[in-house]
Amino acid sequence: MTAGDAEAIEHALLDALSAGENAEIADTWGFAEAMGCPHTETVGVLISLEAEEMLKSKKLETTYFVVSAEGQRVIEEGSPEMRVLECVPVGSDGISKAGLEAALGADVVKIGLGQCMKNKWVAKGEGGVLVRGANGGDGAVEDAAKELLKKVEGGETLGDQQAKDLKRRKLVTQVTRKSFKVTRGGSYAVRRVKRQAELTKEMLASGSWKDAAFKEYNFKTLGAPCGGGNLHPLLKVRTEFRKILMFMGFEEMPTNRWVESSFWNFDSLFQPQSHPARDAHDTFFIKDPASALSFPENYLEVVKDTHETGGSTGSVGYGCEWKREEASKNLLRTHTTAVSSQMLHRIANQEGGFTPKRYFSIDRVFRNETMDATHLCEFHQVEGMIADRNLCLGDLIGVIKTFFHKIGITQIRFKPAYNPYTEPSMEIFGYHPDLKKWTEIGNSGMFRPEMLLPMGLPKDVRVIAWGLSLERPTMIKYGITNIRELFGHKADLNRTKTAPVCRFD
Ligand code: FB9
Repeated sequence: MTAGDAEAIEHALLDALSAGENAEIADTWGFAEAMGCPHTETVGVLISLEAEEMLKSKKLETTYFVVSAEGQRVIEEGSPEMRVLECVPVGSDGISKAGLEAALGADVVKIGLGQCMKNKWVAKGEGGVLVRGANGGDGAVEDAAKELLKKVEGGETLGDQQAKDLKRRKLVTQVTRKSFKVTRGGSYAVRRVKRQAELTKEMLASGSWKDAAFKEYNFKTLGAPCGGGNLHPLLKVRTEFRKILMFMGFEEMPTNRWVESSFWNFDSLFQPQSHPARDAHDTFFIKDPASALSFPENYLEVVKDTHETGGSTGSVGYGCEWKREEASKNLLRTHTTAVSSQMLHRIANQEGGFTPKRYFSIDRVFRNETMDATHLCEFHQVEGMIADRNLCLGDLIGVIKTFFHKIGITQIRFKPAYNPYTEPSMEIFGYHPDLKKWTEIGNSGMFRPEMLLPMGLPKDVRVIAWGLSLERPTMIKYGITNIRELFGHKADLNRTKTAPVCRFD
């Protein structure tokens, strides 16, 4: 549609209503036909005039019938029943069905004969031949179907029963046409006032702004999408978790090193060297550099004793030989607890001795797991830990409840569990308001004395800790059911771009 056409249609629409306050265009369909322009273009112009309240439109729905392809053939060749009748000779010798089919083809006979019987144009004669029926007198019959179809073609409206019959015979199809009744709008004028979209310096210089008409400010219009980066949903949730944990007085641990020694990832946590998680089925070991170079030697000796005999922790240890080379194996950390152990060792041996600490970590950990919709070989572990004197299980339950309350989980249950480095240990379950079910939301425990004492922490210092993933809450928050959509090459970037802000309050 050229601008010219649009303008022509615009002027025609406005002119059509210039007659008076109550002038109207009864149906844009007829109007467009009269204008000789496509109805869609008329509607296009109508909508833009309506946007400026120059016109008002009311939806119209008109249903009417058009002749179908089948119907077209009836108009050209006559209805099947008429064609059958014309093949049935007047008189008693009639014609056999086979003869009819030979003449007209099975499908015409199938439809036509049925209709002929119904109209009593044709009847069964002696021996089953087909003869003219009561209403089938020669020349007395009018091809009603054909005539009706011609009416439809001529735009005439049919009686309901007629329409129903023709529709049932698929000779016509029902069409619903959408169009509009148009009346004047609140700011109707015979011609549209060209509204200025902006105030230019030229207009200011010339003063033409004084009598110019300006477009209304459309405060609802969406601004141009500004490009720029988007935080991945995981990082949005991480930001919220960080804020919450820092608000709870926790300090973030330095987790920017994915490769750890088995010593810090397992041995310092008193995880036995025979533990199944320490073989390649569960852990990614580094080929080069395969072994860690240095350890705090005195501490390593104490760890060795503790594993072998319990050392001076009051424990019996694991009663088997502890191998330095096993502890030296480098790996991709399987949990950020590997960093917690180093931080605890550091505060146990810092200047001025032990001071109570609250630490948290949120970073990637790697486990050689079978991948499924909720598990990849890597995920982000969220861990919180408090080291202080005479802490008890109640303190752990308390801090866990505080944390999860802040992320929207208010009903929490604990189930006894086992971790090699915590005793007692508890799995954490929460009733998830969106999922409307109890779900496992994490794990926790009190670090064993066999882990803490070798580090040099005072006897009355207890360390409570808990952990969860970042992926699970993010998937729930953003309604992502398959972790592969959240992370990795299948992740839908647009979803990341349009992911709403993460709020837990
Ligand atoms: O995140 C987990 N579930 C979860 C968490 C939050 C949530 O929704 C929030 C409210 C919005 C929904 C679900 N889990 C832990 C539970 C399960 O998903 C579990 O099947 C998978 N777990 C991971 C490990 O999988 C092998 C989640 C991951 C996990 C498990 C344990 C720890 C950390 C992460 C830990 C620990 C720990 C224990 C003691 C001391 C220190 C750390």
